[in-house]
Amino acid sequence: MNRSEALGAVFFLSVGLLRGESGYDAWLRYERLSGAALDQYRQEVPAVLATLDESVVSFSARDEIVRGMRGMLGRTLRAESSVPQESAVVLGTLEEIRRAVPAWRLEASLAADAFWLKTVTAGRVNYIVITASNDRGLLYGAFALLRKIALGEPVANLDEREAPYAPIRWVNQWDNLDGSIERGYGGRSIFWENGRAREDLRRVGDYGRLLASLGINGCSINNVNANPRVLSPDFTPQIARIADALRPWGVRVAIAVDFGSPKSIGGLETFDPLDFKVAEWWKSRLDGIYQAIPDLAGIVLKADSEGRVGPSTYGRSHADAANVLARALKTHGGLLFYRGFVYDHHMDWNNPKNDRARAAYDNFHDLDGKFDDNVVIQIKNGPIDFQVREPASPLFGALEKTNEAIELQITQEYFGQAFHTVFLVPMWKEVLDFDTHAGNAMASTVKAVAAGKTFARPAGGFAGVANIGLDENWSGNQLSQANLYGYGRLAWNPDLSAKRILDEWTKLTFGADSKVDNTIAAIQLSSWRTYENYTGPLGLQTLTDIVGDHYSVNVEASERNGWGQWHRADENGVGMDRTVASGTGYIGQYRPAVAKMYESLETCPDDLLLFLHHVPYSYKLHSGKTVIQYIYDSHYEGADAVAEYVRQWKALRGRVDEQRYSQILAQLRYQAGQAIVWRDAVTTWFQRASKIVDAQGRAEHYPGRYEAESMKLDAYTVHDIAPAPAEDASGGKIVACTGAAVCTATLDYNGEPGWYTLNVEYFDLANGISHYRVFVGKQLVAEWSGDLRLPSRRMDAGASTRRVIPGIALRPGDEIRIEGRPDGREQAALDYLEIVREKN
Ligand code: GCW
Repeated sequence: MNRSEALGAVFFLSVGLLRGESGYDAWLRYERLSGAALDQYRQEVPAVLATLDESVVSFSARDEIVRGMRGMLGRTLRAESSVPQESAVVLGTLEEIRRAVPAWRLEASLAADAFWLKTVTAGRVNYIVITASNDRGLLYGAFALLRKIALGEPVANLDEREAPYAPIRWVNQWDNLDGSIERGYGGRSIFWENGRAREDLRRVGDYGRLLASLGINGCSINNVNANPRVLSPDFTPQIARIADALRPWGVRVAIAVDFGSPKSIGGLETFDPLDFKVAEWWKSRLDGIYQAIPDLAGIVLKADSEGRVGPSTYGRSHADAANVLARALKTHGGLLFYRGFVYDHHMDWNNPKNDRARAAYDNFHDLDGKFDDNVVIQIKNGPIDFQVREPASPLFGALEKTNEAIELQITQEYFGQAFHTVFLVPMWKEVLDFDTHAGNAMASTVKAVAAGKTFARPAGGFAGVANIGLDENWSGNQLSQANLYGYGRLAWNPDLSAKRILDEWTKLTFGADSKVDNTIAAIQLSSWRTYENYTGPLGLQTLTDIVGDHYSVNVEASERNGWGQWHRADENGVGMDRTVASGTGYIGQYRPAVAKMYESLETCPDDLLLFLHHVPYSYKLHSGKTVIQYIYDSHYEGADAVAEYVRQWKALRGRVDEQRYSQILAQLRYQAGQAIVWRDAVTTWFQRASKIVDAQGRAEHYPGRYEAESMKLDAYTVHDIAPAPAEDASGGKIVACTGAAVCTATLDYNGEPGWYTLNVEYFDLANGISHYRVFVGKQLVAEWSGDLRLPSRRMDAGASTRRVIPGIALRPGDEIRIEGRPDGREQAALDYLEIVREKN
């Protein structure tokens, strides 16, 4: 290669590396290998791929291997259907291989869905054998082999068996038939549109492929707040179409149903589960569905919860309700998932003994042993509702004769939705590894109990509420894809470490550049703690707008309503007293060893202190810090950490393709601004409530900040931020452009000359796109539109957005002018301007 060829090659390589990527391929990019790795795998991977099994799932495995090898090695394997005399990858069940080549003597007992990757050498010929007891196992083995190559792991002399930890590895879609998604932040539904399955279901097939690559084997395809129409006979073909799209990937479909269906769509006068006609109706309706979809995996049921009807209408138990459906499913091998998320959302908050956290245990504990064998109680990881930190639900350790599954929320409802990066695997790991002290078995961790191991249950496992939609990158945030990946990997093997999972995901998704990988690891692995720090530390839960969007900060929203996410913060102290001694008795729902640890202040972990105890603000944590000072410090630490993420990410410019680089940068920058909004709102609220000032003097004291209401205003008018809470705006006030086409806020700068960053805090609502321009003197220095897809439809903390304008030279006497042009309901509102000196 001469010099110009060499240069050309380098150029080609870097262009190839950096071409824009949308994120659609997620972790299945099969990026071309290079250098020594390419040479080595080209030698080790044979030219032929022999597929002995003839199922549609095996054909997916075959095609995936061809696709993956073509991508990574640039070679198209020859697809054959019998074992050749030359080296080959051989894909077949144990039985098929035994029949085809008895001489190999491949003996093993492999559980359903397990696989075995084995090198068989016959003279000078090498076979890479992918075998399993069923076709799904073959597919998982194929993905495992491809993953190894993509991760640079050796594939010579293979002898690896992997079996899934639990039989149930499902995702739940909260997709509505109209195409919207409850708590979905990645665009509209890939499944539904206008009350029917979408015309074009290719995205569903591609989703099935992503799920299969993780070993996920079931997908419940509609919202648990179920539209009764899913059960009407003329709707069944819609379900069948989706089942057809997922079947090649070994993903079986389930549906969520409404318990009132026998009456609402069945024409009966009742839906009493003990009524013979009702049982008959369920049976015949499900028989009908099974005729069209013989491999339907089962049904998910949310009953007697958040306004859904349930057995309580007739004074029947959850077991009566679950069993009537389970019996209709039984002959078809289907499972009935009964959600443990049953609680009263009209609880009297004045009664200090009332406690929503008690609900799951109180509702289900006494029914242990009353559920049929194909019923699974689906239990959220914590006792409340996917908050930023909760202890493991005590119900896990309380059911011995009942199947369980742990429900994890992949979609980031209380975790900043698609706008904040929060990697949830470390949190899930903590719950899964938590020791319930149930039973006498060796393993009594939540994962062992949920998987059915502790009490030798016939069914058990994982259900994850998915985070995907029609957005090109699936989840609305490139970095949030890691949560789906991590969920699937944990459901397959919960013993994997968070670090291992994250490293895999990063390499597969962004390639093997150690600087990129280390930076992403640093961000993702600390992101849960960071988010907790600036939202609700010490077990306060997410201090968000409980009655609104579950996104914005709103400390008081948790109180004085029936939803029961109370933290009981007032002028004297903070935290929910859940002790047996003086509180709600919730702690007594745990096994004695756990209860003892939580009941005592000495042994209760700081991270859960305020979830379990009510203490004065001056109470000293194990670290020696007071609770109130911890609240201040953690919020500043959290916000600083996100600012640092932005800096770290910027150092990756040129190492990550431009499209994803700039999307992630924009997301992190936005998050850094929101973290400050959270920080300021929470610290202000607690400083006012506790009357104990931040020892470091930061709360409510912001150097360099100029409130918009104190600037020279032309057409802008000053408003209280109400009805949003006062602390949602700096100084409690904002300016809005209500009656003019253009409004301006001006500041005469009188500080030191030098280089500055200008931070403009403005309000970006969902219903309008205002336009902003910033001038220093006559010079336009920045211009933007309020066009983010934020959830807020009013001016509140969730709409509060920071525009950072770096590198501005200021001199005393300069005039800084912000000009806002409103649009619709979005009134180009401003909170403040901050002028921050830059380091030289
Ligand atoms: O977290 C809450 C959500 C609801 C959801 C409910 C549930 C599907 O705010 O949107 O409804 O949990 O899990 O049933």
